[in-house]
Amino acid sequence: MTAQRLDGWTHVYSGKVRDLYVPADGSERFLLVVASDRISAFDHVLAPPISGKGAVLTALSRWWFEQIELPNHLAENDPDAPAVPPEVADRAMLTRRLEMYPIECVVRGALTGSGFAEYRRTGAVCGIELPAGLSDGDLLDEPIYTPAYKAPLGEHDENITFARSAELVGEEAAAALRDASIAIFTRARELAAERGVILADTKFEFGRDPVTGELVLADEVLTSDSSRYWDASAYAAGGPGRLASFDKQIVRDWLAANWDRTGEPPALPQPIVDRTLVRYTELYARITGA
Ligand code: Q0T
Repeated sequence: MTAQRLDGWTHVYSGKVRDLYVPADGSERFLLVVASDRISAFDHVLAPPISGKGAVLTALSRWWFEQIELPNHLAENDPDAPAVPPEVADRAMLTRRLEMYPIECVVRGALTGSGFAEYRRTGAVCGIELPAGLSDGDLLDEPIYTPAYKAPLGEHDENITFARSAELVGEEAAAALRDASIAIFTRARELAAERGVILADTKFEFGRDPVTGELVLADEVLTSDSSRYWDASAYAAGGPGRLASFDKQIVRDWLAANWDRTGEPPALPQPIVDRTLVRYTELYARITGA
């Protein structure tokens, strides 16, 4: 996979689904974060791309940034900001370049995924003891902050305790990351619930502005690539579909039925691709009311 060439920008990094660029003039103040149309499931990037996914998720991130009071990394109104290449305008965020904290700030309002696995093994998640007898997908009375250490590319992030996060970034920053994460999650969960969607968990990333020193919300926010969204009526109905990912489940179900999970996954058929984009669009419409 080679990232798209963008005039005036130098490609510096690609994750599973996003590509990062810095200004070719050497300016260190800005960074272009481009959401691709790539989709990943079961730890693989799949073929073909979901054309339109990057734009929908970028629009969802932008909408959430507007709802959230905390300063964010968008720099498009900065008079010094370079122009965004028109060919990626609908899926790019022009951001100020921050000193990123190496912590994935995960907040869980439900117990599932790696959190549930850890709970079943130890009775706790990231050092937070939980009541006995919880089942996969149970909603928690109070959201919990379960940070992870950002592993280098290719390695899995490692769940850590709050105390460990304080060793990594300092007590004051660790507390600020936790408090901001819980506050944003609490507001977002309320908002999603009003629209019939359960925000089960999410991951935030923050940086420090090297000029002002302020804490800044970065990355993508509250997209379905960084969050688990469940349909509230399916959850209430119970049964095996209650924890289905609002948008990616079509892909996961097709792969589960058509791939033995060894070697490279098969290419997705066009009807699966089309239905998946419809689901992404539906989530955007549900959340934003647009
Ligand atoms: C970022 C500065 O996490 C990354 O690489 C890990 C090996 C890449 N990454 C950097 C950033 C952002 C954002 N968003 C920002 N505003 N300033 N760095 C995001 N991901």
